[in-house]
Amino acid sequence: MDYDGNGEVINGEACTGDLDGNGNVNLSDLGELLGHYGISSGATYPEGDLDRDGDVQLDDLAELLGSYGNSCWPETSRHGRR
Ligand SMILES: [Ca+2]
Ligand SMILES: [Ca+2]
Ligand SMILES: [Ca+2]
Repeated sequence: MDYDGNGEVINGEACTGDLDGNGNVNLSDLGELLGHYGISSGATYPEGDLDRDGDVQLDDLAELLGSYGNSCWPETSRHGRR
């Protein structure tokens, strides 16, 4: 998924919680989610709606915390393909 629309496509499963698409799940992503926490409809993934049900609430926060600290660039994509 190209979450932030910058053209970099990221493996969605490995990158759960990487809201800004920089390859790491860290404080910037947590801050983004908390900044939108409480939205009840129309939220997007980059805003913190990890489970894509349109809200930003505890289940989304729990998912982000579950992968907090992850680096989500797959080893294979770092070396490119032939
Ligand atoms: Ca990130
Ligand atoms: Ca949600
Ligand atoms: Ca929800």
